[in-house]
Amino acid sequence: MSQLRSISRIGFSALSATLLLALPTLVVGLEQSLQVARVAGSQDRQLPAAGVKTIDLTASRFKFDPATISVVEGDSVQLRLRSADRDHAFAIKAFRVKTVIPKGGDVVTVEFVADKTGTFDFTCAEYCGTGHSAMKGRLIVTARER
Ligand SMILES: [Cu+2]
Repeated sequence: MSQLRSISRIGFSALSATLLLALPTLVVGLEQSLQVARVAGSQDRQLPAAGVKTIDLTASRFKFDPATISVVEGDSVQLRLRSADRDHAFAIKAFRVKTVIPKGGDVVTVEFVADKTGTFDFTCAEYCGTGHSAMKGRLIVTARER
């Protein structure tokens, strides 16, 4: 009986010794992984910022201004759209972008990654009058130099 008790006491103290030894390692390990996470987090925030291309675009009957926008392959494109008159919409089918541009001049922002090269039409996707079908522009995505 007393032998059992002493074994369990040894077992317990061995366990607490292990814990005491392991605890600083665990804490240091946790701090390191937090630091790694922090570094990764700051890189995540910096990476898109470096490749973000912000373009202001105004829609009006029956044109977009500018009518041609150029970006580089891989850019994160941020379009800031506003209407100078009535409701319009902005669509680039190739990048599955579509958003209403409401009358009143409020800026609507859409973002997409220009992940393929070429020339793509963008159009007004909200009927806005007789010239609506002619209301289009071009997005040119040029290849990134390697
Ligand atoms: Cu329209």
